[in-house]
Amino acid sequence: MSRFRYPQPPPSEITPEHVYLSRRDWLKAVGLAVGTAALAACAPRALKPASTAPAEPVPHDELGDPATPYDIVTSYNNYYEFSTDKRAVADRAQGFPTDPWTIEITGLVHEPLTLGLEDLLKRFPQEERIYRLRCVEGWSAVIPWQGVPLATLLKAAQPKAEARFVRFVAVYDPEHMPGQRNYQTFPWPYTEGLRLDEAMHDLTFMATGLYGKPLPVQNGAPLRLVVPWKYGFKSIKAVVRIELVAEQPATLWNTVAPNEYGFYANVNPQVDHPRWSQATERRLGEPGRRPTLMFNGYEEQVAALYAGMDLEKHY
Ligand SMILES: Nc1nc2c(c(=O)[nH]1)N[C@H]1C(S)=C(S)[C@@H](COP(=O)(O)O)O[C@H]1N2
Ligand SMILES: [Mo]
Repeated sequence: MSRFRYPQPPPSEITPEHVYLSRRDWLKAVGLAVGTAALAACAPRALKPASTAPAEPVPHDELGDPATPYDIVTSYNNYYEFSTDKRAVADRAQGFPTDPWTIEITGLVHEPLTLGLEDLLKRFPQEERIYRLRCVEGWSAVIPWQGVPLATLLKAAQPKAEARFVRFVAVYDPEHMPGQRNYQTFPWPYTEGLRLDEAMHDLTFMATGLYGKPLPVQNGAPLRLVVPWKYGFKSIKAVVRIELVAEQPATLWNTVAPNEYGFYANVNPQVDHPRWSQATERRLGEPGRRPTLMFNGYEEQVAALYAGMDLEKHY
């Protein structure tokens, strides 16, 4: 049992019937996305400045599903440092200082790195990835990110042979983050972790932007992890430290509710959350529910990482 009394998602977030945008609103929002972003559904390519780019079709993921409209992706957010109310996060996050920002890559590495965000953007070329994001609460989105593969950053720091896990630490700034002033709820700062081979996987990404624009604060500015085959809580926002370690690190959600949120947190429709089914999900901006896919649809790419593992035990 943990000593943290954390707020739980309200039943309205889990309920299948809850659809908050009508089809018409959705089409309107998609129209807006076409005008403001120029992204194709294909693999990484150079970004064009929005002003000179011709209007392109709405980006789709590789399964053919359209990207969730920008307005939804940036107004329905989990970010407990600001609020536990998903629709209040964006407002509360306005004005959060993200410049200057320093990110450290440290621990069991030969070349510890301390990079300003500007240095990072200059030194590492930005790629585009269109990924599904599946929250453990049963909602999902398709998001066109820009950023850098985590492996690129880790290789620059040269992990030592003893490094077996990666620990991520988010910013601690109670002055600007109201949620961090309540010490009874969460062991701030937000922390996460991956096995080193998961961290080095090509899908694992550090995002610096979405829809061709710099990352909004509510989505984790200026730099956040994106691990598309795991539940959204693994994709830690506002990262300031990446630490290579020998032992499996403690993580925020696994610390507050170990029976509900495991270290692995791979999306798995066959392993239910103790309080709700994980078999289906609600795609933001779309009516109804759809089946949840094994490893969030990335099974072909990542299943080998877990060969021989009991996925019910290592949830
Ligand atoms: N620092 C921090 N990172 C976080 C969270 C958070 O509360 N704090 N919430 C997580 C959860 S539960 C989800 S579903 C995703 C949501 O990302 P999005 O708001 O960009 O869609 O962020 C994750 N990263
Ligand atoms: Mo989540």
